[in-house]
Amino acid sequence: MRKLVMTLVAVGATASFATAKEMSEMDVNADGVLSVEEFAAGHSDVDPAVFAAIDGNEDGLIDPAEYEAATAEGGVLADS
Ligand SMILES: [Ca+2]
Ligand SMILES: [Ca+2]
Repeated sequence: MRKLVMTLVAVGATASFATAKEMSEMDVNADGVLSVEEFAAGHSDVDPAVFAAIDGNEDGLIDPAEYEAATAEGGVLADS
């Protein structure tokens, strides 16, 4: 039983890592926010329309709080 739980935890961690990249990895110009171009480059498998869904305050940039909300459970970038 204990081994099964450990396996499930490992699978879950791998899956979420594959989807949610660190913002710092994508923030090419290191200004702390993601532009449309930076987001598209980091998430080539994600529809660009998703950017608008993440950009809650509609300033054309994804800030850390918006990105965190998107990758949290239930967010547009969350698994399943
Ligand atoms: Ca940036
Ligand atoms: Ca924003």
